[in-house]
Amino acid sequence: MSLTIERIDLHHVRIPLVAPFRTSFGTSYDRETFLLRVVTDAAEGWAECAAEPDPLYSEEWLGGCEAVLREQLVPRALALGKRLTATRVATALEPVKGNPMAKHVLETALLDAELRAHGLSFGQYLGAVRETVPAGVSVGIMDSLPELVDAVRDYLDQGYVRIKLKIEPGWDLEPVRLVRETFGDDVLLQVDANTAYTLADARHLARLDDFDLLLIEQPLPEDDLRGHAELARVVRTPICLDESIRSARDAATAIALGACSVINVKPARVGGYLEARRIHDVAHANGVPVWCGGMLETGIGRGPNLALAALPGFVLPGDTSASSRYYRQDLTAPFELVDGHVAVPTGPGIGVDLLPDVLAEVTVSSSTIPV
Ligand code: NPQ
Ligand code: MG
Repeated sequence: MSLTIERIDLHHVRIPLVAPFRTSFGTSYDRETFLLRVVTDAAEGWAECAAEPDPLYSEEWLGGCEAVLREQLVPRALALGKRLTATRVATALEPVKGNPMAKHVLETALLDAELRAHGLSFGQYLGAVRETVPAGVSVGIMDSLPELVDAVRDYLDQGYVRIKLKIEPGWDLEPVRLVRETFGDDVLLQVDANTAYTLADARHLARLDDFDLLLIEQPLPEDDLRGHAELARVVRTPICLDESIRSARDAATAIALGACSVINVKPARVGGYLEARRIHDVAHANGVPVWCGGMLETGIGRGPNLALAALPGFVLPGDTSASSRYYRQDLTAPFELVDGHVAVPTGPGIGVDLLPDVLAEVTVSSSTIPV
């Protein structure tokens, strides 16, 4: 079955976070993004743009995503006419360099429509082998150590099976030591630096080895694969890459260079679920564990991420937290934590539906991309 696009619209939203989220590149107080709706002759599809208002996590940002969608990506998808599938659209977008988050939101909305038309869920389509996935939680940088301990205690009480501490120079050894000492050796614990260090910090980062961490995520700049390979020879804790991995080829290169021994797979960072599955496949074939990262997605982005996290190579808990980790009121029926796990949606497509009243409440503006 192929689809014809009848309408595309963007819904710009701003949703308050339950608490500010601080990383080494900045602090977010609310989630500002847009949802893309595609209406086709067979079904409707929705997806959430992962970009932020400012290009700090990567070079992409919301305004740039919207511009490249309007002027480049949507016209190329429309040029396929009536022969449209998500796979064909991905191929048609390939000549456009970069812009993975913009490609991801268009491809995902189309895949949602296509799968809904077939009555297939993302999990069925991608090859999910689990009905629920273990949930980790990402804990932001705090103003004080007592606040951090309180936050971690609260997450452990809720049942999260893995804690990820955001770190930066000046907030690394002490927070990790304190969380380890307070909550014990059995807690699955890892850290994420979001590129905040350089190779000159190798000796310092090696001091994290004492705390039996699952991994250190993205300590060095995203384009420094050689540095990560050097670091991996100095530090015993496994190195995990996030920002550095944009494609299955990047994954193959990083693995071959010894730049990482774990990969954080984020569909938005790599241009969509098709490439995300290929990264899973490359890593799995190399015996490299992967886990599913997050970009503070609402239910619209969280649903398909959970489906991906149910693939066989996703052997470490992801940042696939419950809705309540970020939002008092999600845009969909909330994802709940049950025994430390979150259920993979089973309905057609992304398997979740927007709550229209909530959408109306958080919508800042809406616009159409001409088709
Ligand atoms: C990471 N996410 O793994 C990212 C980075 C990140 C859950 O730790 C607004 C939107 C703020 C997306 C902050 C987690 C964000 C964001 C950090 C993504 O590196
Ligand atoms: Mg990360």
